[in-house]
Amino acid sequence: MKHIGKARAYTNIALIKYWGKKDEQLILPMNSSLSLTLDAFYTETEVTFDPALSQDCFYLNDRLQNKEQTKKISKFLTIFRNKYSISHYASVDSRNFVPTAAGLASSASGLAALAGACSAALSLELSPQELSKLARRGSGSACRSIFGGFAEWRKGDSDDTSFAVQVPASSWENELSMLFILVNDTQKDVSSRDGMKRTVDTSIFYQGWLTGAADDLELAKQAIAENNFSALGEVAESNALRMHGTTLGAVPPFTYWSPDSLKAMNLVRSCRMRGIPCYFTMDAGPNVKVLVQKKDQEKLYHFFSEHFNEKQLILANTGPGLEILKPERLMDND
Ligand code: 2P0
Repeated sequence: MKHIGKARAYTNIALIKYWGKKDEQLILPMNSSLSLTLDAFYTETEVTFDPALSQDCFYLNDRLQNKEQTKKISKFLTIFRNKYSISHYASVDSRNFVPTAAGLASSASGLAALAGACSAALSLELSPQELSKLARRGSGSACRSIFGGFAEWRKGDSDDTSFAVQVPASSWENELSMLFILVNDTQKDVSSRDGMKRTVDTSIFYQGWLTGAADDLELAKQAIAENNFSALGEVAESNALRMHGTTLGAVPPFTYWSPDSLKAMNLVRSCRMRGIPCYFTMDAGPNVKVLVQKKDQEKLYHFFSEHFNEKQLILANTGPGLEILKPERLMDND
């Protein structure tokens, strides 16, 4: 019998970053993190556990992926198979919905959708917490994409205690937006996985990062509880800068910033001086994301459109949590 499941998950952007693992196998983080799920980028994934298959296969946007590209998916499926005693290989058909081909392919939405699809395929009816733990095994940030709005990934210290939870915001999160500024990247990539490992292993600034991150998380949660936009923005911006600071202290040193990243960060400061409250954050790449209140999003967009072209600017609002699209069972003779 085939088992088919399909799910959609939205990407999330961390306001307090996950940066460093204490267990690479289980993907347990060194610090807790906090994110906002967004509606502009998402992944839909259909999984078919099929007794007729002799290996896993992975299609991304209709293209069959090679062995190397399939490895991460297959590894995740094996974790799932072992945990829930299913022996079949699977076909994974995944589609990334990203407004432009801008290097924003997200492992967060991808692995969260895969975890949801696997669970739906086997009608497991897992709790969000269990799904979050599973998604984490695929990619750390994916554990936060199980939830809409704000999510906190509590670092825990074991497979069972490391998962994300919803951060209640009395729907204040619906008043927030994020402007993505897609800048040109001429630098050689250091993946987030390699980048965080290198900083944990070698950066003399890493201990400082850890000390600050714990305090930043508390400040961010307090700001959310008080619906205090400037307090949330300030801590998010300084947390991102500290994360990026660790890369300069690594051996060999590296940075994700490009000249255009700096240009965008400076423009955010100019915007603030002009009375539009907004704050930037950056991840393991040169793109800059700007947190803004929805009521100011048009003004912010207009300001940035004088410095970047239309294709480089994407506005997103707060997005929902994991959605199951297809819980279905088909019989052998279909
Ligand atoms: C974050 N990043 O909190 C941080 C900030 C990048 C910078 O989570 O190795 O793809 O699969 O657990 O989740 C990106 O890392 O890494 C990330 P793995 P992941 O969003």
